[in-house]
Amino acid sequence: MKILLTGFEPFLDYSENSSWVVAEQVATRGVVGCDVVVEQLPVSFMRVGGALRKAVEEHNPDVAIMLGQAGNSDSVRLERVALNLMDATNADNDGYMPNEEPISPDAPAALFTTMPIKRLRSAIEAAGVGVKISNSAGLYVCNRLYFEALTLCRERPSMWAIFVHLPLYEGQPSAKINKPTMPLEAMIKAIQTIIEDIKND
Ligand code: PCA
Repeated sequence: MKILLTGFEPFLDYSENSSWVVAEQVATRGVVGCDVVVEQLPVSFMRVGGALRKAVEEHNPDVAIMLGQAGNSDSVRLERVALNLMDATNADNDGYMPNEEPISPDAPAALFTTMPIKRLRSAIEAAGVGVKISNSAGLYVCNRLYFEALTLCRERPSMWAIFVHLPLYEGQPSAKINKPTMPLEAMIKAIQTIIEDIKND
C-alpha cells in the first residue's frame, strides 16, 4: 500500500511546524508493508493545491494523509470536512490574505472524507493518544489543501484522503507562551496507528 504523507513548512512566527516534524519521523521510521512517501507543502493558498496534485500524480498513492499544525489544539484532530471557502486574518507565506473567497466557484460547498474516522478515532484512543473528530479544519491553508485532496478523491475513486491537525510538540520553539502541546512520540504514534488501521482494511 502506498501512502502519501504530507506536512507543512513553517509559517507565521513558528520557526518549526510540528506537522513536518511528525511527517518526517513517521516516514523515516517506516511502517511494515507500506511504502510511505513524504512531501513538504507550502503554506500558500495559491500554490498548495498544485503542489498536492503534482505529488499525487508522481506517487499515485492509495491514501493521502495530510498533517497540519493547529497551535491552539490540545489533541490530535481528525478532520471530517473541507469547506469551499478561504478566509484569513493572517497572510500566508506569499503575503496573501483572502477575504471570504470560494476555492472553486462551481464545486460543492463542502466535501467530506470517505475514510472511517470514527474507527480511526477509536484506534488512536486505544493507543493512548488524545484524539477528537473535528467538523471544521478552519478556512486557512490546511482547509484549502484538504479541499483539493477531497476533489482529487472524486477524480480518483480508489484514493482515500484524510487531514489531521496536530498540536505543537512538547518543547517546540514558539514565540507564544501557554500554547497546549503534546509529546512528539504520541503524535507519531497516532499517525502510525492510522496507517496500521487502514493497512489492515
Ligand atoms: N497549519 C495551518 C496552515 C499550515 C499549518 O501547518 C492551518 O491550520 O491552516
